[in-house]
Amino acid sequence: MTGRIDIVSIFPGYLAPLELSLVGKARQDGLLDVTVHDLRDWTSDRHRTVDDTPFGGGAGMVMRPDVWGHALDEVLGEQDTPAGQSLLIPTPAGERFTQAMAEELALQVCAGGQLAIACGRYEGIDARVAEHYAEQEHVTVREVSIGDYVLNGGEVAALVITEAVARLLPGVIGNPQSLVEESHGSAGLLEYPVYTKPPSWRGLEVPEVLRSGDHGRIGTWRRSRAVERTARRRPDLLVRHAPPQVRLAKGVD
Ligand code: 6GU
Repeated sequence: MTGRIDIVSIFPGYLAPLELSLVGKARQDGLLDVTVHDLRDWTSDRHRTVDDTPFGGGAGMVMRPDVWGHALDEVLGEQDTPAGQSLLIPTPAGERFTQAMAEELALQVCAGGQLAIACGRYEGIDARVAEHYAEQEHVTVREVSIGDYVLNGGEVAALVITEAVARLLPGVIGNPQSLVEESHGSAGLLEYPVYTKPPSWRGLEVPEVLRSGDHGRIGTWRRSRAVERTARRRPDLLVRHAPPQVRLAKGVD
């Protein structure tokens, strides 16, 4: 059984890349059901208004809870699934979106559940929307950020989340082994550097060990490059996978 992903946005055209490449192919093959909705379809005034000025003052506009309520009641209401529903609200003020979260969501979608993504613009969505849907029995609400920088809206995050989840669904990736060794997987290390033909290019050589055919040495070399790369670029990941004594000393937990 396969569940669905629904994305609500005032710029549905922003989600057009979901028709391309791996996700596009998965949709065509019926492995994944993604629907993009225009939030303005749930407005009722002539100007199709979705926002208003913030209570308490301040710059920018806030998205109205009534419009979002109509949209999400309909999008979440279509589904009655024992696998449950997740409502993701992308925001730079959210908890960090991780591979672990992508895996959790993929399992839910795979089991017939629903993932809905509510893309805010402007200064964000009235906080009562997250609060209201969190009170619904079958809905888990998560406000998520894709990294420490500020985007103009949730659409790019929705693309990121959808791709991260979709590629974990059975049949979407041709060779499941490629899911096993990659960065941020279970080993907790960044991926080792990779090479292909030609063996010599612009005076740069492919490391000899990779051409040796000695799979023991190749494995050792790759692990050590992965650790070295991780230590340089993401020392925080090494600490996270360190033994309990180190974690305790560094106050990771
Ligand atoms: Cl999810 N939204 C916006 N607007 N900015 C972000 C983000 C999300 N994650 C990082 N920056």
